[in-house]
Amino acid sequence: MNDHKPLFILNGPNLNRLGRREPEIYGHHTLADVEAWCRVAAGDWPVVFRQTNSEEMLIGSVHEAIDEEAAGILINPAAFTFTSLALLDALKMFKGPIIEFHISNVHRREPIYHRSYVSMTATAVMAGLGAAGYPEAVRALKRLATEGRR
Ligand code: DHK
Repeated sequence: MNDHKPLFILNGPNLNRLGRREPEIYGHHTLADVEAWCRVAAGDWPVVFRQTNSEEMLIGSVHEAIDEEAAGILINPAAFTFTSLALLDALKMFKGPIIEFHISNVHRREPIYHRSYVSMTATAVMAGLGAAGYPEAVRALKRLATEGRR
């Protein structure tokens, strides 16, 4: 019997072009590949997997996770990581664990990618593992949720 609340896996702008976008940085796999890997890693935990180029839509998904009392949020906010106080304010309302995920090591890139608003409320941050890091992040999120971490 599966009684887990859902894991929300949320992806921000331009990640719909994964595989075609700067593959030297983000790799050749697509977001559909990432979703499949995440669903396997989630096992019997329900998954809500979304990508949006809209800050409003991304924040709306965070509100949905709050209202559904989701088990956890795995979020790659992409560029909104570094620009959106509105996204930070939404994530601060979530009571469960939050993993901030970046395909690339943002700290080894241009300075514009070095200051994350999301990190001010994330439970954990993963960066630089490549797209193949997503399922690792899902497994980590399940553990954090099981441990009742925030
Ligand atoms: C993805 C993006 O789209 C960029 O804006 C970030 C992040 C890096 C990533 O590595 O997944 O700077």
